[in-house]
Formats: sequence, C-alpha cells, structure tokens
Amino acid sequence: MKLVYISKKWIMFVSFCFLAAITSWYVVDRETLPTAQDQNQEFVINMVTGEFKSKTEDGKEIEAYRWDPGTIYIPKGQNVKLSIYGVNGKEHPFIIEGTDIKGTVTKGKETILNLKFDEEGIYRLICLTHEDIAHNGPMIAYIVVD
Ligand SMILES: [Cu+2]
Repeated sequence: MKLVYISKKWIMFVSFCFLAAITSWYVVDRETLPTAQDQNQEFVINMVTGEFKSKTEDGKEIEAYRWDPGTIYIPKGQNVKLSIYGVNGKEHPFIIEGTDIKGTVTKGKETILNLKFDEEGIYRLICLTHEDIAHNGPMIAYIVVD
C-alpha cells in the first residue's frame, strides 16, 4: 500500500488557490454584466418633476420646481429614451437648448423623449414656465453628452 503524505502547508496552498479562483471568477463575471450603457440594450433614463417649498423667516413662501435628477449623462451617438413623469406642478412646457426638441410634461402623465446626440456638450432642458428664480425655478436640467 502506498502512503500519500499531504502536509498542512499543501492543504493551505490548495485552499488559497481555490479561494483565489472563486474570487477572480466572481470579479470577472461582475464586469461582464450589462451596464446601462450597453449598446445592445435600450437605455432608459427616468426623470420626474419635483418641487422644493419653504418659508423665509418673515413668513414668505418660496418654492422652486425641479427636474429630478438635475443632471443626466448620455453617451454620444447612443439612442436613449428619456421618461419624464409629472409629479409636482400642473404643466411644464420645455425645450432642450440647441435642439428642436420640445414638449410638455403634465401632472400624472409620462412624457417620453427618444434622444440621440451626435455632438458632445452640455444641453439644458429648460422649463419655460419656471426658467428662473423669479418664476419658481430655475427648472433646468443639464444633459451631459460625452
Ligand atoms: Cu416647470
């Protein structure tokens, strides 16, 4: 009968290799998961209309309508679906500066924009009713195309 001697060190080494293999497989596998920017997948960005409301020390009510999120990132040349759901505010007629895109976001309704930008830059999504502080804004979102 042949005796096989396995040292403690050898067991530790094999265990370590096994653990390292499992870990690297996990890390590599995680990297291959589709991201939001995967070219083959539909890229949807969700936005809502929001409102900040407060009172100053002298009792004056102040408010500002917002696009939320206020900054979105779109890869250049990629088709993106921007869904804007109207939560606060009755109506928000808007334009996207530097394009001919315009529309209106209405309370309780979803507005969908199919966007594709071929030029890099920062495009402003501006609500024409609440475009600055004097008009309960600025309701401006920044679309960063890179
Ligand atoms: Cu607005």
